Amino acid sequence: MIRTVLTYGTFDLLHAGHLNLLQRARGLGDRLAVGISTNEFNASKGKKTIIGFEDRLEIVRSIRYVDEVFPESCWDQKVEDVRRFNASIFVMGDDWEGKFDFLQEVCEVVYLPRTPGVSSTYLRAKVSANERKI
Ligand code: C2G
Repeated sequence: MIRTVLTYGTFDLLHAGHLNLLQRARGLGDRLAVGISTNEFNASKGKKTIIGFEDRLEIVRSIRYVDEVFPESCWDQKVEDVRRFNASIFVMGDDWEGKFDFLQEVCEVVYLPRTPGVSSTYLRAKVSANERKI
């Protein structure tokens, strides 16, 4: 039986932390489907993004560990997504530890250690600090 892994994220300013997560998530199964947060959903998370949804979707789609991408437009589509993709495992970085345990009803839930020292927020701050210097 094909073991499908499911994960979600904004993936703004794609960096090694995102890649490490996607690579490890893919390694837990045979196929990886990734929900990409839409611009509107990010606004509801209070998250500003530099890269728009369409580009973030295509960038993540192009990653060798990723088999499928789809829009994440709200918090409560995950149960339906697990069923739609027949996912065996749901994976998130451990900054979300415990937040999605309700999905244990429908699939395995795995929180993986975050990659230290890199985040889109840090990169955004670094880019804008450099812009001020130009
Ligand atoms: N991540 C990581 N290490 C980092 C940064 C991010 O492992 N240094 C992981 C996060 O834990 C997450 C994934 O990479 O599992 C995507 O991170 P974000 O794009 O920041 O995702 P987020 O905005 O937290 O959206 O419904 C869930 C949300 O959509 C998650």
